[in-house]
Amino acid sequence: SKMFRQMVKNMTIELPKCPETSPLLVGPLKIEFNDSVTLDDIRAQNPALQLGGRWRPTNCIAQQKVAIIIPFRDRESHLKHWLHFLHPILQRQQLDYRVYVINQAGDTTFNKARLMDAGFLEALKEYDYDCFVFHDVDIIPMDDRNTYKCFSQPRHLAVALDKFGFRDEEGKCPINLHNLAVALDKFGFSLPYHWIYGGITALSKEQFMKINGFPTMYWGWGGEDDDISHRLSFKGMSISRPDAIVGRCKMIRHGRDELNQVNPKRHNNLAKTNETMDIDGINSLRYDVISINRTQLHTKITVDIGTP
Ligand code: UDH
Ligand code: NGS
Repeated sequence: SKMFRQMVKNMTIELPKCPETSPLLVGPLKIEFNDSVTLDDIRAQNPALQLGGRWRPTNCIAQQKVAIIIPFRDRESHLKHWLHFLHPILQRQQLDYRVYVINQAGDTTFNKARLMDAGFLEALKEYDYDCFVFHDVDIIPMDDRNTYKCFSQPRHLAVALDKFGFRDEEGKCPINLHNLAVALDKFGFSLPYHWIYGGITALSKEQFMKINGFPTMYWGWGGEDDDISHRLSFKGMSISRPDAIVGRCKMIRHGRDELNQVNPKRHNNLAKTNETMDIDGINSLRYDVISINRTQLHTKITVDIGTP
């Protein structure tokens, strides 16, 4: 029986590595937001999910172990859409993944970068992840060839955002910098804003550690993604992207959150990234875990990240 156990052990070790490109991908996806989908429907449609919103292929060893980190507060309806679309995509991509929803406790101003830092640290306590995907809850990829893994350079996945025909609630047509950059890129212009690095991004553990994680002093909307982008460039990295077809994403239309107003300090902070990055980030963050709630669809970690 010792020999048999050894045989079984060898058999698991000999499971092949999953192919570089998953054979299960379908390409462009139709993304329409249907409010009648329920969490029960999503659970039923993803029966192979394990507690905590975890999945991995059973017939091959995934190329990468990926933690998906969603900064979150009070967006249950967006989260439902996200879970509905993303779980099937991530399974078709044959990833060994888990979904972490990092929920900001209390009612002070939102701080997205702190939540993402906390998510990185909490995820690593559970599993030896290779790759961390930081994901706005209101963005859905429109093509499953946009792989949720890490590359030799930090990846920007939300390349071309479809914000519903580019009209906001008042019927105005906001200039969307993502789309502007992509359009200019297509015509061979040099980009005014080539370093844009928000929405959905993927960093390996090494890439993330190299920049000391994300900044802690951005309270409210704007600038933290530019700070991250500066950090990458100060440490000699560049941004990798899929093309604008594979990188298309749909954004759920919504207004500004009460507790996430535009941050008036963002430009001042941004001017100092080079001086602050080595002392401000994952090595300075203090936070408390209030609760960890594991369901079939996700691991929700509520954290107290302090006040401005
Ligand atoms: N987030 C939350 N809760 C909040 C604020 C932000 O979960 O209260 C998270 C969520 O993952 C979201 C991300 O932070 O996707 C980014 O925040 P955002 O969606 O508010 O930022 P975005 O740039 O929109 O997408 C800003 C408001 C635009 C208002 C335009 C009105 N016409
Ligand atoms: C820049 C913001 C970024 C933001 C980007 C795209 O101006 O945080 O616009 O915004 N930087 C500053 O405010 C310093 S979007 O077009 O998606 O609304 O991500």
